[in-house]
Amino acid sequence: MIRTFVLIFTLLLGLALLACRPTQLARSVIVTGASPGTVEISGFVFEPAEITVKAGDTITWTNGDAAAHTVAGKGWGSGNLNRGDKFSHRFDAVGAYDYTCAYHPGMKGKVTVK
Ligand SMILES: [Cu+2]
Repeated sequence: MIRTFVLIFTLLLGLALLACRPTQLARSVIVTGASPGTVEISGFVFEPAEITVKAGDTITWTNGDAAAHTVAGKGWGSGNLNRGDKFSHRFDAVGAYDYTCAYHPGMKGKVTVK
């Protein structure tokens, strides 16, 4: 009985994933994956707001909001990011990198490179 339920659930989940467009799939991967080099922009918040990586690591931001955002650091950053857009930046030098969104200065994030 439970096996049947699990089998049906798995099949439905598979069908749901197949029905998703690539942008939606990419978003769900970011949300569920606790990968250290990813930051989700959701609800006008960078999540996580503070992230620590090693020198040479690349961080990828994904905008999950309907509103457009940017990742704006001093001397580095993205252009306009619409929903589903991604921006990647490699941090080679140890240090602390504060950033914000050019459209919404209340959105703050910080990258620490060790
Ligand atoms: Cu913004």
